[in-house]
Amino acid sequence: MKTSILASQETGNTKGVPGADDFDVQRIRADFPILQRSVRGKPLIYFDNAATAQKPAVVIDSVDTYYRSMNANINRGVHYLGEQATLAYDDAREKIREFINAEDAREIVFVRGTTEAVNLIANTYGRKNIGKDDEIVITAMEHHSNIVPWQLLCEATGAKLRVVPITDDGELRLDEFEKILSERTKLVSVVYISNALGTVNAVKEIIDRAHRLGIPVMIDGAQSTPHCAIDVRRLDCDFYAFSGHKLFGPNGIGVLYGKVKFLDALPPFQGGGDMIRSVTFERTTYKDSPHKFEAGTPNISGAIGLGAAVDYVSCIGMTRIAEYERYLLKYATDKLAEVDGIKIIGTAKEKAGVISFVCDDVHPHDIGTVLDLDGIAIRAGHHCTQPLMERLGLVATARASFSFYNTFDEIDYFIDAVRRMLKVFKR
Ligand code: C6P
Repeated sequence: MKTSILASQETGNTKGVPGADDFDVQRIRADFPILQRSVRGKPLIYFDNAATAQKPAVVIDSVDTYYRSMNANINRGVHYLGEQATLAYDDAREKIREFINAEDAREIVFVRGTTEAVNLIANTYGRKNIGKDDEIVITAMEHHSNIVPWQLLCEATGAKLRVVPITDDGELRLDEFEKILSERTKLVSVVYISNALGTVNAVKEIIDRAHRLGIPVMIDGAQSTPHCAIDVRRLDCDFYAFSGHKLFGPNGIGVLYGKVKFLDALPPFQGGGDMIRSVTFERTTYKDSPHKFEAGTPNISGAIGLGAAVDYVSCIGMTRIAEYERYLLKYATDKLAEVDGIKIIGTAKEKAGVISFVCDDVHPHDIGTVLDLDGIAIRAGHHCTQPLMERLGLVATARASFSFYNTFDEIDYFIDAVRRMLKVFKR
């Protein structure tokens, strides 16, 4: 017989959503120490997962264990601790390779996060291959991290940024994408899941269309990696970036995936220790990828923690996580849509994890502040997508973003809190 704490709770908190009770959310919540705490005298309801996700104890413990029992620099010492730390770091790389189904661990470069990964490609691939009047194609729903590095590149090289427009619902205009591509296009860089709208872009189709013209594609996977199974070989993307902290791992660690054929041909990003084969004052030669791109002492504990995070979510299963989150999102969307005075921003057919909303008479920051008094953490602002906000005629939205440890009860509580908030502002 299937046991489900969710289904068996007196509150009946699967809310009759078929299939949702397959997911043992209470057992999962017990893995996250912070979810047990209260804030402002209320149980914490953490709906700011797109900004950063909470960490399960296994991740916290793995970092703790590294510092308590094997702290040493990697790829340098001949001593025991150095060997242990190097093995653990390499092991983390292998776990991540498997997690995103990359072919080779040489394709996994540890970076600080998505932002650094995009900057790395702009400064290496971009500087090498993109020149005056060449074009880089992005979309109107990009995070600043996938806009500004390309603008800097354009300023330095005379290249041009082309932007694929979106519909009012927040869907990409694929017809326009097709028209924008030309022999001048040297790279397409597209967000998989929008952090501000939750739109899931048809990245496989985008990649295939660009590849037909021989154009490489980079995917910003900051929001997709925590919410769906990623298979870089199936996607056939050329570069893929994500941040560890959004994937239940530590801060300051992230991953750039790149096909070996591209990474091998790129110059280094930064110079320093551990990325060289030999150095003289006349000439330096470099190691192969990924070491060529990991100058200096890396974030060893971060990589180990991210490896533990990947193990953790893999045990649950990314497909199951995606399915449960789909139920949560639908439930929350339907409930919020019933609240008078609230407008949901971003109504694409394919969405994940995020509901952005506005209320005519209440600034999103006030919504966030009032909900915080109820122990509910959401984000309010432009979500580092100012051009998108401008396109939608907004300056900001309130954003609730979900993860697999959130519950239907929390959503009910959130909806009640939104209604109370509207009363406070006398709507
Ligand atoms: N979005 C949010 O609240 P970093 O900061 O490098 O880990 O991730 C940057 C980034 C890049 N792309 C997308 C789609 C993102 O969502 C983010 C981070 C957070 O939405 C912080 S602004």
